[in-house]
Amino acid sequence: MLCLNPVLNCSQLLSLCPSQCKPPRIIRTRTLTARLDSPRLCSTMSEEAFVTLATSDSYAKGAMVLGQSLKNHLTTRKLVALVGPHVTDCCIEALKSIFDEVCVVNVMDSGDTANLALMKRPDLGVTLTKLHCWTLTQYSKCVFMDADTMVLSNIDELFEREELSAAPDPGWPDCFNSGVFVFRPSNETHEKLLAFCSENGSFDGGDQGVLNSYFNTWATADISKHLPFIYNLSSIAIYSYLPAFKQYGHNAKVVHFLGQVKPWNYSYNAQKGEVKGHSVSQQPGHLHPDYLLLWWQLYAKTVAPLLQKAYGDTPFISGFVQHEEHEATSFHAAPAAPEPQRLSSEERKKRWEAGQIDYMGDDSFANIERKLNTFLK
Ligand SMILES: [Mn+2]
Repeated sequence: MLCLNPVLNCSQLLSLCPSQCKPPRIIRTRTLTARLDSPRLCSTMSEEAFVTLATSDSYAKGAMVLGQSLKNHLTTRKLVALVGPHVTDCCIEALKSIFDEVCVVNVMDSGDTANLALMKRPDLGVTLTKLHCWTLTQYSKCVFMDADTMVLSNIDELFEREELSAAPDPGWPDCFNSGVFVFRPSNETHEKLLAFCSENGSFDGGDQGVLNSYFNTWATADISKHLPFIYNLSSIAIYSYLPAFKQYGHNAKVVHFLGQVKPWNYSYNAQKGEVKGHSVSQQPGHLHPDYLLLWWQLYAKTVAPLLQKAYGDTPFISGFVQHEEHEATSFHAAPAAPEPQRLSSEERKKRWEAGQIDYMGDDSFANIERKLNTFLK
């Protein structure tokens, strides 16, 4: 009998080829060529970056998970976090260990046009903070990603797209969803956006309304600016077209936790590797929604230790449930956990559409899959 026993173990093999120990860093050919051919061009050539925004400490957690997910999938681009004035120093410190650049944005002191826009439309403070991404002119091109998104694979190919590229919004597909978009930083565009904002406001009260009104030819002018839906897969879309999710969902590259309840509103039992915070009547073998669990696994592994380091002895909301026997107490203590109750199908639909998704209960992945199977059989 032929027996294939390895002669060397893995670490011995790796010691023979130390270069294999490091994760591959891909050098962009374009930059390399420019460097070789024209050193002067190189000095003026800007870099590209992924940009996100955190307006609170909670969103900062999301931003950190997003940043870490981009790193885990070996992005070659820079990572930039814009933070609002309410984000605390500890969170900023933790953000700095993941992001190349952390810029505190206070619209109040970011120029005349911004101030004027804010005076006219005080409700658009967060939107104006987001629009600030256009001032990152040290970069030639950027991809903006909401702090409630997470990447599932490398998406550096998005930098081949032009401004303004984005995926359709699941609620109104002639509008793009502003959770993921490609843009070119430009002070001129920034000023125009601010002026537009103060004159016209936002039809939905947020940045998506402003951006869709400003880039108003997106729906019809250039199909190359339509990103495939897999670059911004929102949880809402899973329910609105279940068979499509079953067919294409495994190709998803970016997941977007759209709606009012965010991953950080749940809690997590790190010992058991389980997401907590909703239905207490879980069946045995209950299947967790993959994306929510993935978010928490990433948070527990890399983000929570950074926060712990930044906070030191100061207590902070980690989101972890410590002891199984105290689960009932923890459940009530979790601030965003809604009361468990039986809802009518109509009420559940309403809640889903309002973004209040019962990930761990009625809207759990197991239930979605069961429903899918009844359609497809
Ligand atoms: Mn979002």
